[in-house]
Amino acid sequence: MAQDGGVQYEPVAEIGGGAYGTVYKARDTRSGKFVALKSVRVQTNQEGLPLSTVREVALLRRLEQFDHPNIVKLMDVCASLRTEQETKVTLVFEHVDQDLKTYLEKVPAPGLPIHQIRDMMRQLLCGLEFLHSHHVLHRDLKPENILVTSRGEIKLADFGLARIYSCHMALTPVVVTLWYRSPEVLLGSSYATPVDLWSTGCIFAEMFLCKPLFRGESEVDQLTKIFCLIGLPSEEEWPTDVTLSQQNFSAQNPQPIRDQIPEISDDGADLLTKMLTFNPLRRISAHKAQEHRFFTDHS
Ligand code: 0RS
Repeated sequence: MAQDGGVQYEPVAEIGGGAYGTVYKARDTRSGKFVALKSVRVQTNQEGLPLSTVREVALLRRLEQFDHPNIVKLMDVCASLRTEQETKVTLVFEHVDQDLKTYLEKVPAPGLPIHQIRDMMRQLLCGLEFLHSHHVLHRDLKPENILVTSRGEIKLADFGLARIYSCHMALTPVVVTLWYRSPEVLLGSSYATPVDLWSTGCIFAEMFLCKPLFRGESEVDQLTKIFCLIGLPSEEEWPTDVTLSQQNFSAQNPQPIRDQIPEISDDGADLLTKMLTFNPLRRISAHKAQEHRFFTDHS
C-alpha cells in the first residue's frame, strides 16, 4: 500500500454515504482526472492492519489485474495512520459520472428501449460472472452501485469489502435497502453467489418498470411482496436453518409476470422467472443467463 504522501487527491464533492463510510469525487492533481475516493477506518494493533483487511485489499488488486470492462477500475490504495488504534484505508477508483438509479429515474416515457435493456443486462451479467468465477459475491447489488459511463458501459462498484466494512457498519446505523435482497438473505439462511442473481432479477424488472419491483418496508414485508409474485414456496423448499417458518406467510400462487410488467417479452419473462427463483440451487447462474434466448434469439 502506498503511503498517503502529499495532496494527490483534492476532494470535489461527496458522492454518497452509507454503510461503507463516505465516497467522494476528487481530482487527481497528477493526471487532472476525476477519481472516486472511498475511505474506510480500520482498527489497528501492534501487528498493523488486520489480516482480513490486507486479504480483502489483495483480492481487489488481484481482480484489478484482469482489467474487466464491467468492473470499476481500482487505481490505488493508500493507508494513513490516524491514531494509535485506527488507520484510514483509502481506495482510489476511476470516477464514473452516473449510477443506474439516477439513469433510470431520467428515462423519458415510454421507458428504455428493449435493445438497451438487453445490452445493459448483458454487461451486468458479464461483470457478475467475472466476480463469481473469482469466488467474490457482490452481496448488495442495486441500481445505486451499478455505474453507467457516458458511453453506455456498465461498471459494478462497491463489492468485496465485506470484512472491512463490518466493523464500521456496526457503528453506523444506516438504512439499508431490502428491495434487492434475496429470500435466503431476508430469512437469514446461508447464502452464496445466487444472491446476486436475485438482485439482478429485481434490477432487470426495474429496467422495464423504471421503478423498483418489490418495495418492502421490513424483512417480513419484503418477503410478503416477493411471495405475492412468485407464490409461497412449499414447506419442502423452505430452508431448514431459519427461525421464520413458512406458516408465517399466507398461501399464494405465482402470478403472471406480465400482470406487473406488461412490456416484457416471453423470453424476458422466462429469464426473469429463472432469476426470481426461491430455491438458490435452482436459480439461474450469471453464466447460464447470458446464454438465455432473451440474449440470443432476437431480430
Ligand atoms: C441519490 C443515493 C445516489 O465513480 C457516481 C461513482 C457514484 C463512482 C464510484 C467509483 C467506484 C464507487 C463509486 C463506490 C464505492 C461504495 C459505493 C456505493 C454506491 C455507489 C458507488 C460506490 N444517491 C446519487 C448518485 N450516485 C449514487 C448514490 C452516484 C453517482 C455517480 N460515480 N459513484 N454514485 N466506486 N463504494
